[in-house]
Amino acid sequence: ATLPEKRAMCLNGLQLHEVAHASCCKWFDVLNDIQTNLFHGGKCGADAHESIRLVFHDAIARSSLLESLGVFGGGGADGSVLTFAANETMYPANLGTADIVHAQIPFATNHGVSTGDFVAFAGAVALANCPGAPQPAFLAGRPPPTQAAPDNLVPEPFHTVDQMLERIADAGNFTAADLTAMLAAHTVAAADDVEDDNPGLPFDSSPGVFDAQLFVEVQLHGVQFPGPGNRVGEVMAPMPGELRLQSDSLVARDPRTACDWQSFVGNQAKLRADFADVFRRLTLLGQDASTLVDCSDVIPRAKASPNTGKPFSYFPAGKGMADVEQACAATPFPSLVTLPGPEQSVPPVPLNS
Ligand code: HEB
Ligand code: CA
Repeated sequence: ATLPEKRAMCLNGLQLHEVAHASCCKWFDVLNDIQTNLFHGGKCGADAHESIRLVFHDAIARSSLLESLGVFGGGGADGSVLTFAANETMYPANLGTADIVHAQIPFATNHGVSTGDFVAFAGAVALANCPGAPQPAFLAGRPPPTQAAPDNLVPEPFHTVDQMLERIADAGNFTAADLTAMLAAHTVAAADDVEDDNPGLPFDSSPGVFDAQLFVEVQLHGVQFPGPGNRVGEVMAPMPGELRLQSDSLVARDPRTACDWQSFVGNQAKLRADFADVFRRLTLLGQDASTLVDCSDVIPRAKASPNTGKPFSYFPAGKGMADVEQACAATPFPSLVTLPGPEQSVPPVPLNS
């Protein structure tokens, strides 16, 4: 295959960029605006995390089953979470999305881009801000959404693996391996509303880094709740300050998904490749990709993994192989080093970061 020829020069402010398609140039203005005014100077903090989550909540809310019954099944990655915020932010599974929805709307409006494109763009930029993330794709040209997605299409943390698998298959023919890969997003994530009196609780010990620690830490024996605990959708976590979703815990232990889950431990190349693929497919749900323009070259180079001297995957201090609840029958859990020192508490992700 031949690479598309670079055909356009964009001049945005004082910066000159070369891209494949001239129609992509306007996205550099959006990029500069959101890096400064939404993502706090290109950070992988709470607003980046929530923007990645919003891609999922926008996209997954479509159903082939409803369509086959002659009912509107949702438009997928169409921006309905923004355009029909009054409806969709009220859906129980969208709890905690209202802040980022209302933060994003003015940017889409001010730059005159469709809400579907904006949700996908913000998600891709947010991902690229997270050190260690794969290079995200971004395709532009989604038409405006026509109506709010129906309720009850976004998975909940108290769902069974059967429910999750059925839902993602109905939304876009996603498989068990896809479910596991999608959940890599929870490595740059925290819960504000599960323990609603205790916000910012990370799902792994490195919520500012796109790594495989989620896949290590969710596999460890759970011993405590980060706060009052035992809320709907929550199970015990291995270390202080961390929150474990019941849904993540089940996917890590189900025979259909456990080996995929374990496959990301110590394997950054697979983590990046599988997540980039599934994230791209999420941003295209319900869209005809052949009508979209590839503006991936507007997305900044994804930040490199931090040079901490730690191996890619490790046991947190105080943990080791004895704490692993091995669930993959085919392959032993990879042997990892344990970080030195006493057990650490995982600090919360600050709001407005
Ligand atoms: Fe997710 C978060 C669930 C998938 C991304 N999550 C979250 C939470 C929950 C969930 C519950 C918490 C919220 C609050 O705030 O509280 N998920 C879930 C489920 C599922 C999921 C059940 C299915 C299975 N996610 C997912 C995906 C994605 C995501 C696929 C992408 C791609 N999430 C996310 C993020 C976060 C979350 C990023 C974080 C946010 C913040 O931090 O804020
Ligand atoms: Ca992480």
